[in-house]
Amino acid sequence: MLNAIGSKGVDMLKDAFSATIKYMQIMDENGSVDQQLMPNDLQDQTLVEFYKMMNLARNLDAKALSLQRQGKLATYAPLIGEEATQIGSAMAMRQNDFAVPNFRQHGVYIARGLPLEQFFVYWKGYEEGAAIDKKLNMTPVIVPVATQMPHAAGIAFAKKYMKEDSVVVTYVGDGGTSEGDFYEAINFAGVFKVPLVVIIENNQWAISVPRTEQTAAQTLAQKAIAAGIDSIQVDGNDVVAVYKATLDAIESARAGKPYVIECLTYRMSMHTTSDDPTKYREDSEVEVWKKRDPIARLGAYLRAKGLWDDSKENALKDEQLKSIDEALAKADEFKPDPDSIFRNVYSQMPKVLEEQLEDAKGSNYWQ
Ligand SMILES: Cc1ncc(C[n+]2csc(CCOP(=O)(O)OP(=O)(O)O)c2C)c(N)n1
Ligand SMILES: [Mg+2]
Repeated sequence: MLNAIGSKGVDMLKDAFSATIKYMQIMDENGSVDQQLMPNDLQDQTLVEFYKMMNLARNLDAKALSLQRQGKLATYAPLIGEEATQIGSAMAMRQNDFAVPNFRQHGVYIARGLPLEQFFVYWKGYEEGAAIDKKLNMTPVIVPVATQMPHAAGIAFAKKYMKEDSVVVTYVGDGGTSEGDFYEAINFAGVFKVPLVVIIENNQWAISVPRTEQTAAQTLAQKAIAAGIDSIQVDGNDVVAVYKATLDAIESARAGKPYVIECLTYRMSMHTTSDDPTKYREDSEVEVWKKRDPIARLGAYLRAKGLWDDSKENALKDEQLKSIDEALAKADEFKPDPDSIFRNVYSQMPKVLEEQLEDAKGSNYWQ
């Protein structure tokens, strides 16, 4: 269509630029793998670890949803269906790499070692849940869509400036890629060649806005092209593809070439606990995606290889539910410090906040 602008003789014009976006799937819906793409050094045991962590994310998610329904947690954003995108990418990171998630990436937090107890403390609404141990190298949950991305690019700039051997991996939704923050961050990353990897967790919906109405772009990965950044689209329900793509992207970013990965996945549940998706999407669509479940396909692969069976499955479930319940019991005992509302915002508390803290302490509110 655009060629029509040049009308006569347009075929004779030189290409100013052209690009393609590659798509990668290694393990299909039935758990069969493409041997040519399968990373040789990927150990069976590593795949079992992925399987366990994906299950932990799903079990934790189910517990959180049920607690919210009982009025024991604040608003919660379920992750079910997106386990491969979150776990595959997080497991490709080193401990000294730095994660900057948005608000749905609970799998990333637990895969990087956030104590389950702290997960519950955060979603109960306590500030202390957001004070993440510095050794874990990640920012707390960030609710404003895509605002974490310029921060991530800035952290990556700092890593480069300080000559730290650390790559920043940030997460954004399909909807988030329409935000100015997304473009500003990737533009900055491209210009300053910072060690940044962007994982677009394309779960096909931004609350009630479907991917098709979010943007006219055919892929979200191609948005990186304008910033001069390499990108790929992967099957986000294939943990092996996500892992491989992230490993490669991290290596590229470490060498000064930032990278964008679009993971095609699906939000199987509601946007958050204050949403009802039956009002705006067809069950038939959900049914299609159920067949692409990330955990089922890895389970099928492991069973076919003799690495997994029913007794292991049952033992894993018992063990994970027990550790989730233990973490919850500790979180239930947690006594929040009201001062925490004022702390952790500035490195040195400004006078105006100090005064407010003193006022608050003298009020009934504190009792
Ligand atoms: C800047 C900003 N605008 C609007 C909102 C309200 N909001 C929360 S999540 C969301 C949709 C995000 O969709 P997407 O980026 O695809 O992430 P997903 O929720 O699917 O994980 C919106 C509009 C917000 N939190 N922040
Ligand atoms: Mg989305």
